[in-house]
Amino acid sequence: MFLSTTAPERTRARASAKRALAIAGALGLLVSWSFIAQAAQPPTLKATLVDAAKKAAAKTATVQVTVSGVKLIDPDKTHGQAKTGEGHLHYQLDNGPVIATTTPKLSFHGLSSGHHTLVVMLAGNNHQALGPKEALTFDIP
Ligand SMILES: [Cu+2]
Repeated sequence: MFLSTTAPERTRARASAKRALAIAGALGLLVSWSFIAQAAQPPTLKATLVDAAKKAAAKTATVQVTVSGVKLIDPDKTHGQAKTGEGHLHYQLDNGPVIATTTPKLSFHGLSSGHHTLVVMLAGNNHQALGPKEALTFDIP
């Protein structure tokens, strides 16, 4: 008698535990889905020269970059594994070496007179271009 009354209770308890797990699973799915949806926002990049005329007169150039849809992260900390929503910046002045960094602001000093092109782009942890890119041109007197 005692057992026959507690058995259904145990079954009920097990069923409600299962339901709780299902709800938790569904919530987890929602959370991870919203995370994916957020990470899937196409990344954007905007680069502008700071105080262009004044800097050019001093034979320097400073670029300020704003990005969205991507978290700037040191590629060395990711073992070069590409991951959606993560990346860093590549700066290249004229045909110079590519500077890979997370800094959104960079200055170039000792520039030669003449025309210069500064390319700024978003790169993934594996250093492959993510798409957003801007080429800024300026003249040094
Ligand atoms: Cu890179």
